[in-house]
Amino acid sequence: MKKPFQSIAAFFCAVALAAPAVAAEHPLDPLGAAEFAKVKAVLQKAGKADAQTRYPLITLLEPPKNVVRKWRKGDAIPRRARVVVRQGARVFAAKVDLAAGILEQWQEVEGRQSSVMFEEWAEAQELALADSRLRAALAKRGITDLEKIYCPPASQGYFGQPEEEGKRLFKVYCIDLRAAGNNYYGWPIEGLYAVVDLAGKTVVRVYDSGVVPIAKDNLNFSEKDVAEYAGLRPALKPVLLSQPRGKNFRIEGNVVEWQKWRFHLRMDRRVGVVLSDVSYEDGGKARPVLYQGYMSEMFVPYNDPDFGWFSRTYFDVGEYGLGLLASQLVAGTDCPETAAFMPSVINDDEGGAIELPQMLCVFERNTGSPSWRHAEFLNETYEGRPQVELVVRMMPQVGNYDYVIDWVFNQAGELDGRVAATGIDALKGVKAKNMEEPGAKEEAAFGTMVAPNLVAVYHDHHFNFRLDLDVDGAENYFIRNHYEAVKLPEEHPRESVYVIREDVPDSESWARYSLGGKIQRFRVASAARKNRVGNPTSYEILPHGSAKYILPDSEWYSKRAGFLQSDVWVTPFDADERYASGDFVFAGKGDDGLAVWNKKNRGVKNADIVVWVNIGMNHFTRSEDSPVLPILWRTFKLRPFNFFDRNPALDLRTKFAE
Ligand SMILES: [Cu+2]
Repeated sequence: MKKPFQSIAAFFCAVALAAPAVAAEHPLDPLGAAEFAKVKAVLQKAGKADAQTRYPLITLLEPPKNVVRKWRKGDAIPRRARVVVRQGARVFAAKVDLAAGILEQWQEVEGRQSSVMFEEWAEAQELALADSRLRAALAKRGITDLEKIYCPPASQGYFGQPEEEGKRLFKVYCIDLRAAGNNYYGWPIEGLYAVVDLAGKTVVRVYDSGVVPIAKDNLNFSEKDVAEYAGLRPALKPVLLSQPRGKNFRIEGNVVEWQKWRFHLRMDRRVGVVLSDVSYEDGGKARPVLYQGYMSEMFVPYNDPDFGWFSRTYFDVGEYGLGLLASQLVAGTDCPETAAFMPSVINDDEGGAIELPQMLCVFERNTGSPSWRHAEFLNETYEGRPQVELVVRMMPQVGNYDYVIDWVFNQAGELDGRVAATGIDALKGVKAKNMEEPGAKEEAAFGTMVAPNLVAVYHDHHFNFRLDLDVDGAENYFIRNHYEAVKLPEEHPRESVYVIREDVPDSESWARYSLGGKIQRFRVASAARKNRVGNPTSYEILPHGSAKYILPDSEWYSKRAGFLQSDVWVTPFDADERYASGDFVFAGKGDDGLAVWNKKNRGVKNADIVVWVNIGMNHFTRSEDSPVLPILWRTFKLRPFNFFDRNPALDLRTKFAE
């Protein structure tokens, strides 16, 4: 059981281990502890760093794609680091060649801010709690024991207000922990906020809109708590995954092999799980499919004009980091008992290493469904094959929310990206206990009352995936197929049929699409290879569940999350274009990212292209989300389309090996 800590920094310090020095075995392996130390030594030697220097990010600077492609076991492994450095409020971007011990690049990043560091979490809270105005406002609410409250800082976004300039703003709000067990978010001290500037180390203002009663319900969800207020159902007889003859996959270093699939897997501090060099073995040869895939941004805007709520527009990847927030996986619930677990090594504020065990899991599961089947009643024959999938999983805990990020491989050459949300809805304290009280509808105008005195505010979850597809090689083009109804001749008994039209965009300003109500299908095709009947080999991208976005493009948060202006984007590969909202997202002004790059209108035909796909959920909150949210999934599928000559799962066996 994790003990509650006042800050994420304290939590991490408590579990940090001395990471063993493991040498990289592959050019895409994540940096290890010794490499973090080398980065610091190189910067110090170059006179760029001292004991006060902070490191919001130290991560692998990947070798060029052609180097990775050509690399074979036994070849030298190029190792470089991409570093974001803080000297006070100044931010620098650096590149370090680790093998040569050389600082390759050092550049001040003006007018941009770094992601949030561990120590800022504690610092913002301490500044706020030291403020006499905040203490007086808490005392007015009968709260004098500061050990019994939790005051997390939330990034304040950017709204074009003059007072935001030159500041690093967090909004600190407080939660009453007197009744808290495993729920740290159930008892907001509503209407009270400290706006803290961590650039000037000051509390800019304390905002108090008046006392709102604190909820009284038990909102904890341990078995003991639930038994008291809702009762427990009888325990189930075991329903388990079992693999009595062992695993069918192999993990060597960071390379995973399973059922003709082969890929490299690593954890990145910013984007979390990264899949690279994904190929599928066909006719004895590895055919490239996806050079790299990861969630490049997660944007969660809340939708309430209240002072404490309007600014809650979180970029959880760019402002915080999914690898940073990765949560330890529990065998038997988060992943099956049969899973293989992998650790992660990320840097801390001082540039040291934190190794955390069980941050990624890899497992097989029988879906209980066929991979394919046909039953023929005419001659009473049947053919069917059991379906087994391979899952790669991480679970970042982003404050009150828990996410599951899965990559699911199947035996038919398909690869799904899946994201689920669970955890706790963000709750706003209100005076009303019931929707039938006077004033309740006004208090719940931007959310759903889920318990007495608590409204779960409406919000959205937008996930952007960067998919560097290399289908049968890097030279690819993008195809959009759309369905169109066509009229048949007057004399035909049927009025119309549809045809499927094809667009091949040659520039990126053309190659962006909104899903809308149209039937559209999207593919990345090889410019070099065709299947046995002469169709180009391709992989289809099927997004399921894109969150709709209806606020005007002039809205500040629309500009900052410009990637929402289309659901599907295509760009030519550029090693520096990694994140849908750009590198520096904290208090960003929307001057970087997909919507900006798209204006360059570069060519995307017969080129090395990257597809960016949004999926998400418009979270219309409901009482069933309280006190903890049943898991809700969104997915996209990468599906072979004329890539193989026939069903690639045809060769499956009817029965498992004895
Ligand atoms: Cu939600």
